[in-house]
Amino acid sequence: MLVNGKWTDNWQPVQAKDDQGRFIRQTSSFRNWITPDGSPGPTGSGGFKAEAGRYRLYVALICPWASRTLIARKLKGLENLIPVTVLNPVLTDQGWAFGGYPGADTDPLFGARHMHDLYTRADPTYTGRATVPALWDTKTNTMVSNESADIVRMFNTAFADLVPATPDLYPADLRDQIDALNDDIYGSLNNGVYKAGFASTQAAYEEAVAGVFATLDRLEDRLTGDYLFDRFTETDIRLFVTLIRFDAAYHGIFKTNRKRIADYPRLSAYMERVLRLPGVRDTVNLDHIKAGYYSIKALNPTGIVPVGPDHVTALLRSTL
Ligand SMILES: N[C@@H](CCC(=O)N[C@@H](CS)C(=O)NCC(=O)O)C(=O)O
Repeated sequence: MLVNGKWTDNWQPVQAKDDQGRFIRQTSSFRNWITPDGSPGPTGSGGFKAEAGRYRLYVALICPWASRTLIARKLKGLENLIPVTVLNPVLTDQGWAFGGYPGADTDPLFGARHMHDLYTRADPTYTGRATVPALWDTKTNTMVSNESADIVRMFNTAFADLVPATPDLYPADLRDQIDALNDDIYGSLNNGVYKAGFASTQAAYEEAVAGVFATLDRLEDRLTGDYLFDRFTETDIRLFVTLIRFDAAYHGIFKTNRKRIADYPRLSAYMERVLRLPGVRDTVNLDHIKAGYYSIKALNPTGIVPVGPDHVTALLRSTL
């Protein structure tokens, strides 16, 4: 991670933990918003007006948080307005790196070698982890946001003068329910799988696994229609990014192996329904997902990447 703008070697992929051995995810620190007229958003400062080609999104395709911004970008028709740079899926001892892995890019703006170079460009005294996704402003050469939840919401509304506003991923009449279900899914499932994988005590692991499967069971019961609510929303994006990684990565490397998503009929059908929405399939790269998770040395010292699972490979082939 960066400390006062300097990369420190004691980088730990397991991030922080509490006194019970529970994994703790860092909170994001660039929280500005792109808005239609450049006025400030709910947090941070103003000056980030929606303009075609001005902003660039940095992602890793292994990362569910980055992937949710990619899905929002596709569904909102922002592909031609916001270019994307894909980092290598394998974390190095200097964090995310650019270029060299098939399907990954070099940095077109500065020729940076690592993601942390962009963080120190934006803030020479930055302290924290150099995470993806990150939304970069090429006009003022700074980072707009490194918080995917905010990025999804700004993509939903900020560019309304340039592209059609539909679908509305955060409709006003559902906001309270969306916020509540987001919190539920984030704590126990999106981040719950990481809590299981990075737990450093048996008790913390079992607590996390219980949360993961309680939530999956509840969602299986809930999914009587096509989506979590009566229409597609950002909560579906949040659930999808974890489901699509589950059988291929979390079930093995994070030991969330009581069941697979394939064992849940409704969740499986739902996952495929979302996968088939126009543009979503382009955001899923199984090779990056498997290579990325199975390269986490603390969990898999040999770095061997499993060959399967065949059902996920087949599904992704059939949706190409
Ligand atoms: N709050 C962030 C979390 C992003 C995050 O944790 N990204 C992970 C990859 S999935 C990362 O970049 N980790 C690298 C690190 O922690 O050094 C968001 O949702 O945008």
